[in-house]
Amino acid sequence: MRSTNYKLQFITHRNDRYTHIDSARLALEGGCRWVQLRMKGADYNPLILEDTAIVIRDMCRSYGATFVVDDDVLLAKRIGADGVHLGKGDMPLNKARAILGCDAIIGATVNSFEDILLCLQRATPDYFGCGPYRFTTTKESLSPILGLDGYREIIAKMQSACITTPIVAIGGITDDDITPLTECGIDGIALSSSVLNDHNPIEYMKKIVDTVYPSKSR
Ligand code: TZP
Ligand code: MG
Repeated sequence: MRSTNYKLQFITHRNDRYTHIDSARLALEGGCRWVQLRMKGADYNPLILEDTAIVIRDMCRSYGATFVVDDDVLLAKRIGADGVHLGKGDMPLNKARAILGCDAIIGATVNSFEDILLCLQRATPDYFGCGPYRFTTTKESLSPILGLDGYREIIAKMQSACITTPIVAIGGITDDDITPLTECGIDGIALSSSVLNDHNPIEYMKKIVDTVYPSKSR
């Protein structure tokens, strides 16, 4: 079923201490209910990717969490993920929608208002992953940093154009950034390294969850 809550997404990552599966488990234990499996570069191996995806899909199901796969529409279809996140060079959104159906969550990466307009010419995603907020080593070939002013400008242009697709900020986001980003008008955040680099990722994620969902409504 298509999620209606785009407030907090955890992006899996691997480091000295944790595997992708560990990272997803820590985020879920910390209360995050939306996980994206993102295996790139040296981590990428189609068989390992699929095995990892199945383990994380099942973990997400047991927590009642949403699970999306980065890039790979056919993998998402094959294993019954809740959706995909697509970059500018990945499968076009309308093709992904035709394969995954209308219940799938499809997110699209954008780095500017111009990217948003280009994307919408073809199809409307369920959310835009928009960044980077600040420098991060998690992603290679980073686009220009947006900062708060970048988001303010993009959101103002979206409002003028009556574009209401949720904006999920990404890139170098820490717990201290949630309030200022929310005040800019973003709809959600996606993050990875600030959680995994903390000495206690579960407690750090709990703090993030409490900030993102201040009421008891979650
Ligand atoms: N795009 C920009 S940053 C990023 C992606 C997919 C990964 C998450 O970044 P961080 O800094 O580890 O939270
Ligand atoms: Mg991609």
